[in-house]
Amino acid sequence: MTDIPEDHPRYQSLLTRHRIEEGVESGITSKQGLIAEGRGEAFDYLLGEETIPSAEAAARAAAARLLLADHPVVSVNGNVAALVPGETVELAEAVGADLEVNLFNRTPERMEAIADHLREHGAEDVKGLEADARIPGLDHERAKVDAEGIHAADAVVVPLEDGDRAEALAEMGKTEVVIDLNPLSRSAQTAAIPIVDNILRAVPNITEHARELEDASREELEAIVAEFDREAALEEAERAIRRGDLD
Ligand code: PTJ
Repeated sequence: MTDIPEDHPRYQSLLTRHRIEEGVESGITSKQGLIAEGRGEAFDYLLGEETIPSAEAAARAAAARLLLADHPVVSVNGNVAALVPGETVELAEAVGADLEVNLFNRTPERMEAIADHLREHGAEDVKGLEADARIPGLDHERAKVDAEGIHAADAVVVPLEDGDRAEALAEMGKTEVVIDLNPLSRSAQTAAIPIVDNILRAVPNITEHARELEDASREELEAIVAEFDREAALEEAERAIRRGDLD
C-alpha cells in the first residue's frame, strides 16, 4: 500500500478502503465487506461526506436512548471491527453497553479474530462466542446470539448490515439504533433511531453526546428521545442523497 498524502482529495475514503482491505487480509472482514463498503461510499459521497443535521440529532437521541437502557448491546461485524474498533469499545464504555460479535458469514476463526481485535483495542468482555440463544424467525448465522448478550438486551446498536436481523430484533421488542448510510435499507427503516451517517463519524459522535449527557436526568434523556423524529430524519437523508448538490 502506497502512503496516501493527507491533502489528497479522497484521503478519508482511500484510508477507509485500506482499513477494509487490511481487515480482509487479517481475517476480520469478509470479502462481501468490500462490496458493502463500496455501496456505503457511494451514499456518503452524495451526502457530501459529512454528518447532516438529522444524523446529528439521531446520534444525540441514540446516546440518550442507550443511557436510558437497562441492558444495551453494541453488535459488531467484520466491517465495524475493521473501521472503528477502538471507537466502538469507547462507545460501549460511555453508555455501559456490552459488545457482541455477530456475523453474517460466521466462522469460528472470524469470531475469534474479531474478539481478539476488540480486546487489543481495550475491550474487556466480548460476547457472541457462546451463541447459546437464537433470534426467532431467522434461519442464518446471524440468529446465533448470547443468552446474556443480545438475547437479553433491551436496546441494540446495529451498525451496517442487511435488514432481516434488524426486523427480527424489532419483533423481539428491542429498541434498535441502526447506523447505515442507506436511508432506504430495511435496517434503517426498521430502527427506532436510524443514523444515516458513515460509521466512522457516527460512532465517535454518539460517544461524544453520551459523555455530554452523562449527568443528565432521566427526564432530560427521555425528552431528547421523544423529540427525535425518525420519519423526518429518514426523509431528510433521502432528500440530501437524491439532491446530491455537493458544494
Ligand atoms: O462481517 P459479516 O460477515 O457480518 O458481513 C457484514 C456485511 C457488511 C458484509 C453484511 O452485513 C452485508 O452484506 O451488508 P449489506 O447488505 O451490504 O449492507 C451494508 C449496509 O451498510 C449498506 O446499506 C451500506 O450502504 C451500509 N454501509 C456500508 N459502509 C458503511 C455503511 N454505513 C455506514 N458506514 C459505512 N462505512
